[in-house]
Amino acid sequence: MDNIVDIKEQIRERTEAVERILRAYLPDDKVLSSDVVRAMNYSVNAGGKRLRPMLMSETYKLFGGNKTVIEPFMAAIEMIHTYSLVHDDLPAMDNDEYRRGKKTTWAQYGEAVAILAGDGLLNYAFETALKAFSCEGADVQRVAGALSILADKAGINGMIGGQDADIAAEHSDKALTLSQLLYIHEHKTAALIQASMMIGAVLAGADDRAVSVIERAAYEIGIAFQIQDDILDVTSTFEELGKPIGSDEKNNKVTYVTLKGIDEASREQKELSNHAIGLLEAFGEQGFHNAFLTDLVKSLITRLK
Ligand code: GRG
Repeated sequence: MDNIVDIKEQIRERTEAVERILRAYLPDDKVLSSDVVRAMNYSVNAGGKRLRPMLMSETYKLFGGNKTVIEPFMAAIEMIHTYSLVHDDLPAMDNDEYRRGKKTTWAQYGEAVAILAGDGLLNYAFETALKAFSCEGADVQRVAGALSILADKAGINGMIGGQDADIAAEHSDKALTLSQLLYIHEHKTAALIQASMMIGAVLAGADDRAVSVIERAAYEIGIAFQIQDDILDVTSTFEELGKPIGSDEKNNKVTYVTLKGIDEASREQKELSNHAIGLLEAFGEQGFHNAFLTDLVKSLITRLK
C-alpha cells in the first residue's frame, strides 16, 4: 500500500516538474496575441499524463544524464503529442468534442484555428528542440542525433505513417488482421514512446547497442500502453478518462480487445510490460539503475486513465 502511495506521489511531483518545463517553453500569448497561439497553449495546458516527457527524462537519468539539455526535448515531445491529439479530434478524423475532461481544441476555437494550432505546435516543437544546442554543456552530435530521432518517429515512418494506415484500414472493406493492427499501434502509438526514451538515452550518451535495447523496450511499452487504452475504452467511465468511452465501438474500430477479448488482451499487455521491465532492469548489470522508471512502467499496467 505504502509503495502505491509512494509511486503516486513521485508521479505527481514529476508531472509538476514537466509542467514547469512546458510553461517555460510555450509561446507567450500576451506577447504574440492570436487565437492560434491561445489555442496552442489551451491544448497543451488542458492536462494529460505527461507520460512521454517523463519517460524521456527518466531514461536520460537511467544513463546518468543530469543536464538541462533534456528539457527542450521534453517540451517538444509533449507539443508533438498534443498536436497529434488536436488533429485526431477534428471532425475530419475522429470528430471528438471532449478530451482530458475539457472541450477539444476545435470544439473550443473552431476547426480552422484548431488545424493551425496543431500545425503551430508541430513547428514550435522543432523550434523548441533546436534550443537544446544552446544549453550549457550541450554535445552537438548528441543533440543532432536526438533531433533526427524526433523527426523520424513523428513522421511518415512513425506516428503519421501509423495514422495513415489507421485511416486506410477504416476505409477498407477487408477485415483488419492482427499484424495490420500491430503495424498501426507500433507507428501511431509506440513510435512517440520510442522517440521519448531513445532521445533520453542518446542525450545521456548511451551507446548504439543500449539505444536499440531501449527502442525495443519502448516498442513493448507502447503496444502495452495502447492495449490498455483499448481496454479502458470498454471498461472505464467519462469521469475517469475525461472523454467519452465506447468510442471504438461507435467508430466500428477493430482493436486488440475486439480481436482477442479483454482477458487475453490484458494478459498480453502484462506480458509485454513485464518483458520491457526486464530489459530495463538488465541495464543494472552495466551499472545503470533507475527504480522510478521501472515503477512507472509497472504503474502503466494497471493504469485507469
Ligand atoms: C493526427 C498525425 C496525427 C496523428 C494522430 C496520437 C494519434 C495519432 C491519435 C490520437 C488517438 C490515439 C488513441 C492515439 C494512440 C496513442 C494514445 C493512446 C494517445 C493518448 O495518449 P495519452 O493517454 O494522453 O498519454 P494524455 O491526454 O494523457 O496526454
